[in-house]
Amino acid sequence: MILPIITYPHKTLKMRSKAVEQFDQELHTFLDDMYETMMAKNGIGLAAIQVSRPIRALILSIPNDKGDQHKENLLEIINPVIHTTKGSVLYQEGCLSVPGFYEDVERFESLTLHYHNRHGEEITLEATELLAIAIQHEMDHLEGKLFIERLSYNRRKKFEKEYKKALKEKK
Ligand code: QAP
Ligand code: CO
Repeated sequence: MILPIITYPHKTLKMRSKAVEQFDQELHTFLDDMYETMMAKNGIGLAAIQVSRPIRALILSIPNDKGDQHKENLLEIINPVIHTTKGSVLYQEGCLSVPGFYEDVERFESLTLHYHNRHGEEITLEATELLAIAIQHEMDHLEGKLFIERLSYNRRKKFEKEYKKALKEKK
C-alpha cells in the first residue's frame, strides 16, 4: 500500500521518533508499505516519520553504479546508533518531504552504524559515500530534523522564498 508522504512545513516532521520495541508482522507490513511508497515516489531513502509514524525506522535503496535500485540492496534500519565517524563531505541533498528543492549539506564522510533489522537482529555496518550520507539524512528525521535546517542563514532564506513560491503556484 502506498502511504501519504507529509511535506514541509507539516509539524509532525519535527517530532522525535520513539524506539521500535516489537519486531512483529505489523512492523513488517509497515516496512513493506514504506518500500512501496519510496519506490513509487522515486526516492532512495525514507524515514517512518515521513509517512506520519514516529518510530525509529528508516529504509534505504542506494542505486548501483548503473543507477539501478535493486530490492536485494534494500536496507531496513531500525533503532540505529552511530558509533564512529570520519571526515566530512558536501553533497547535494533532496528529500521527499521537501519536494523540488536540492542544496549542498555537510556530512561525515564515513561512519560505523549499529542497528536492528526487521527481525530484531543486531547488525554492524561500515558506510561510506552515498550510503553514509543517506544514513545521516534519514537519522536526522528520527530527531525531527530536516536537511534545510543545516543550511547557512542565507541559503535557508533562499529556500523559504523559493519553496513558498512553488507552493503558491501549485494551489
Ligand atoms: C535522502 O532523498 C537523501 O525533491 C533521500 O521531487 C538525499 O530520496 C540521502 C526526491 C540525498 C542522500 C542524499 C526528492 C524525489 C527524493 C524530490 C530522496 C523529488 C522527488 C529524495
Ligand atoms: Co528526507
